[in-house]
Amino acid sequence: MPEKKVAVLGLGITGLSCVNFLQQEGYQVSVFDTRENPPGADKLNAQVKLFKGPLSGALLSGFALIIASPGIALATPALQSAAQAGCEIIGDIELFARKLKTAAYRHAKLVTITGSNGKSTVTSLLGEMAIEANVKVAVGGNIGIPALDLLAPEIELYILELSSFQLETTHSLDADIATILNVSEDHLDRYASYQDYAQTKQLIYQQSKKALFNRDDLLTYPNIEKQPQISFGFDNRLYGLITDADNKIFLAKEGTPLLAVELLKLSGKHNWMNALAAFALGETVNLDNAAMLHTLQKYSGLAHRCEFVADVNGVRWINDSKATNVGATQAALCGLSETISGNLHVILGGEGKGADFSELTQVLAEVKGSIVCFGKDAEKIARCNKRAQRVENLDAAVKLINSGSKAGDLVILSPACASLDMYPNFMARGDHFKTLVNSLKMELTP
Ligand code: UMA
Ligand code: ADP
Repeated sequence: MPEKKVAVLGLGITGLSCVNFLQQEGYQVSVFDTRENPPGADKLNAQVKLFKGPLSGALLSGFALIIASPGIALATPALQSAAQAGCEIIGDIELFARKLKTAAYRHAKLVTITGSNGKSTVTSLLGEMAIEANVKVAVGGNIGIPALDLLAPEIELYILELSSFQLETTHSLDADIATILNVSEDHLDRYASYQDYAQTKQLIYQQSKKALFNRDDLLTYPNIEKQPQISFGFDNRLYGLITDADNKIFLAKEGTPLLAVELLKLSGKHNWMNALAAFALGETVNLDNAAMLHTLQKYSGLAHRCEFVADVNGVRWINDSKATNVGATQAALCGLSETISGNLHVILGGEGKGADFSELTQVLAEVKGSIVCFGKDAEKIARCNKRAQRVENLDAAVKLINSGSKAGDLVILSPACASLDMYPNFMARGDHFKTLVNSLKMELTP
């Protein structure tokens, strides 16, 4: 029998996971990457052919099956011509979905999570809940470990964070429950319109037995009739909030309290919604309630998401480098001023991905301290507030705010932008910020 041929596009962590998986499945793999030095090149074995440089439609059209990495837009001309030539173009999540239907894997449950913000928080929180409940769980997807690298016959529950890019090339998932946590503008450099981006998110419900949506966000409502649906939100219905006679707020289910929000380690009202979403997903796949509530009281969140860095002379510094879109920064800043005795200072900027920053105007109007912008789209953001100042880089931003802040103030890096104009990724940006803040602390040490 002739060997099955497949093209893998992109040699990031997704591409590499696909190469390994497809070789095990008996495919002859060719890899294409537009970069001269693709990151995973040294990890390929001799059986894999690597083509570097601009993608060629003619060359790709010779493959019946193409696996596209999420960083490569389907609108790329070479991919368009391959599609027109009849090639099947899918992504790593589709390969995962097909494998999960096979005998060794089909016993496992699957939860899929998308949204503009909160995906990683909900995904990792649910993963921790499953561990606490003694379930053999595997957590990955857009959050870091490529889905194919998670596959193991002993796994009882897969929890996948999925980006809109991944959903574009996925058709056969059969999740036990899927959620869209929220939808706000993002990735407008990849989509023709905001509507187009929002529609892509809906693909997650089409591949699930049940849908969990956000009652406060119309764009998350499933547009499939007859699909079992549950929801979370700020009101007191289904998974929601209730307030007792002493004005204490509780996470609740159908009006029955589950946990006082003051007992959550995660801070911010947006995290109340993340906690409810994780609980609702966990209940659907039968995780033990007590284990989930216990986890909610000890889970303190992931790095770079409203992460406390240091107290320098009474000024608290917060790293929210993962706020790579306007909605995340709005959520972080919302109500923050009310919780501090001094002023709030904010650092924003980077690669805006075509976003409309005017939505920041309202939340920035409530910032009484400095508003400092840096990076590629600094000028566009600065237009939202006439007190905004522009600086060259993060070093200068930290220096400027440090000289003008006093005890009781709070400083947050919440960029509303991707980092790629100045950093390899949001983690590098957040780590740089943490280094700068910690060096302020060192300067104080005699
Ligand atoms: N690239 C090229 N040429 C190529 C292939 C890729 O220039 O031929 C560039 C892409 O434009 C992109 C970068 O290389 O800027 C990485 O692309 P990739 O598809 O190879 O990415 P991976 O390393 O495989 O990582 C991907 C996700 N990255 C993207 O979707 C851009 C990771 O999400 C994810 O963790 C990983 O798969 C495992 O599933 C990151 C991300 O930024 C965290 N996601 C976006 C987001 O969350 O907003 C969607
Ligand atoms: P994602 O994986 O979708 O990017 P994360 O959990 O990593 O989500 O959080 C990304 C950013 O969004 C952080 O700045 C975080 O503070 C903010 N965020 C988290 N949850 C929400 C939410 N439910 N609504 C709005 N913003 C949120």
